[in-house]
Amino acid sequence: MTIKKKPKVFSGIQPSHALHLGNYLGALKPWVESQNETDNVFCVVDLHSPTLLGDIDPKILAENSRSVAALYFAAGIDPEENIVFIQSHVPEHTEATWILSCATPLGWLNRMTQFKSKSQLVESVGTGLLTYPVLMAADILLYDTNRVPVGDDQRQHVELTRDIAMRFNNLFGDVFTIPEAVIPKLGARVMSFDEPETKMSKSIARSKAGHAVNLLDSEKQMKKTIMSAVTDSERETRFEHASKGVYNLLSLYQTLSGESKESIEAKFDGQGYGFLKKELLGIVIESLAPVQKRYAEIMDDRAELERILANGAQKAKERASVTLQRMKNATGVG
Ligand code: ATP
Ligand code: LTN
Repeated sequence: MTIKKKPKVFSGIQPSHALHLGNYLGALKPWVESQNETDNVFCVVDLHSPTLLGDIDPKILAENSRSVAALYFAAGIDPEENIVFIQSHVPEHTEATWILSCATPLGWLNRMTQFKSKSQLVESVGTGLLTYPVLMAADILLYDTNRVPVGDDQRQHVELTRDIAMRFNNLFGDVFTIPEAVIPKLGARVMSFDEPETKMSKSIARSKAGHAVNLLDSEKQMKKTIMSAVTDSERETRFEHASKGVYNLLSLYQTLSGESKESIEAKFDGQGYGFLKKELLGIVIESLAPVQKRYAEIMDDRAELERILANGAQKAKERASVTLQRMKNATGVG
């Protein structure tokens, strides 16, 4: 009997700031839901965090990395069945990035839309902001990844990873598995509450109250954010005709409740937006309360968390070092 191997999954979240509802619905929740069907590596990508020069307080980055790892487990990632680690604990990632960057045309990086938008946020643009997608490609390719579950904003970076892998394979032989992005049907692009034309984003949420619901917000904070979400002066609660702000609220309700569009439209038909916001708030609180409870328990046992992360880093290194050696053999480095 042949045993079919599970597809290999890699994904990660930056520990830059507090995680928000978009990170939860676009990434964490889909990871949890499919974890049993796949062979998973989930990384806290701390080397990605300093890419906006001066954006991260060095005193809190290490603590944030532990907090994000704890949130992975609190959301339901099983520490026994999955590899979870902090990116900087496995130096193979940076070594592989160098080799890959030498095979990546500059024009490909200049085209990345996230680079274009993020470089507007800072006065001085660091080289790391430009080469960041190569580090992401290294993350993915080191683990012979088949699937990369991410939110919609990361689609272009996964496409670039595929292009880099194919170019490298053409130049140096069959070194890499070609991965593909897996984007959830619902929740892949959660918009912000205060500016529904803009994606909910960690770097904006940090300095703007009312932008995002963070996973560790108090009920009071969640209430404030959701009840003051931007809507319009109509009473339109049909998905097809709703304004951007109302569409976002309806979509969030749909993603969290699992109810069909039809039953949601029937429920909110003829009601004011206050009712929609209240119902959404209820379901957000109900969904996040158990995550917050488990998070507190996990953060209470720091020794155990450190043990799990050290074990994760060791397992990750075992896999990553094999691929890095393959890269070195193919390119004659070493
Ligand atoms: P920043 O805006 O500072 O870049 P971020 O909020 O986009 O941060 P990341 O760490 O870059 O957060 O993303 C982690 C994961 O969450 C990725 O898979 C990303 O696609 C997903 N994600 C981020 N924002 C959203 C969103 N608004 N809706 C759905 N998924 C999202
Ligand atoms: N670039 C991603 C985070 C990230 C990632 C990865 C996601 C870094 N490495 C590898 C998936 C796979 C972001 O900013 N959201």
